[in-house]
Amino acid sequence: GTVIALCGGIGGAKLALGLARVVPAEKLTVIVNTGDDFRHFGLAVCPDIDTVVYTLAGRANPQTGWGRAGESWRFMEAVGELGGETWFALGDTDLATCAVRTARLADGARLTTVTADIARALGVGCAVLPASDDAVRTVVETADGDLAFQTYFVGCRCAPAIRGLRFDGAATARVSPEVAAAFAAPDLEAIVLCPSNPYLSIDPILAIPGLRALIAARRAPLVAVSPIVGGTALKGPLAKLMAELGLAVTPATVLAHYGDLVDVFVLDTADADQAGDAPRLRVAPSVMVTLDDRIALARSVLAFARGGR
Ligand code: FO1
Ligand code: CA
Repeated sequence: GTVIALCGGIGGAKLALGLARVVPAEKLTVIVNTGDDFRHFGLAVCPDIDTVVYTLAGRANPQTGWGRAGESWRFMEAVGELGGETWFALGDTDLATCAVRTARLADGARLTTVTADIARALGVGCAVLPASDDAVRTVVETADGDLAFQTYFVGCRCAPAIRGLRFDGAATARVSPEVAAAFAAPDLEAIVLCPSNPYLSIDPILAIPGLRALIAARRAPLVAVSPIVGGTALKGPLAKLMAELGLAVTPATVLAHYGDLVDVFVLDTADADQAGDAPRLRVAPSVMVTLDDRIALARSVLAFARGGR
């Protein structure tokens, strides 16, 4: 049946790739966070969309997880020579993606359409959908004031302590026809929350009221994979963020955060001792190093959705 996956960038894209290897392309829809998006050099930069598209296309930079493989940096070198802003590294071919997207959006195309065209051009078979065509912008509230997401993440290297998060535009952002159609698929089999950052990558998607309502009214099980393994986060600022928000860095905190939206919660085998016999918990190897790891986790997630253990 049809599978919907929700994800952010690097961590979530790994499971999206695993799912893309076990679910037929026409049956897989990946809904991607747009809260990290911003304007840079006047261009529309969509880091999580591009990370997912490049990953599914087999074109992602394996060292960084973001940007493209085999990238060149002539643009950034020239920007630096001119005394321009070099804190955010836009490679030459990545720049092309942003330029094409910006031009199409300026001509009135929707982000969903532009993303589909870019994904198809790079050879991606499944649907990659922005969470909304309307702008949603993650704002990080810190002791140093409110920071745009990329200023916090790349500019400040996540150093400022987080007091809170908000998603400007989310409350009025609409669900696209393509997202609505995915949830209306008669053979919907599973909704997957990838092991992305719940607060920075999944919450900006769930903050869109119409999208949250579609999930709440789901006719298929929702399976979430814990991004916390062995008491910490595998990647990024999640563990630091949870500590700053006064939260215990455990899978249980993440499950409580998602609450009733989750039917099945997948813990890594390292956390099997935390499983107890709570009916929603399952255990599977969830640390994805190789492609085989991604495929194996995708198979486990789908088996759990079908009611297995
Ligand atoms: N992340 C960085 O840590 N440093 C960068 O210079 C950087 C550039 C960049 C350019 C294009 C793009 O699509 C992503 C980029 N990222 C960079 C990643 C970006 O900050 C994402 O928001 C992270 O993946 C956070 O999820
Ligand atoms: Ca992200």
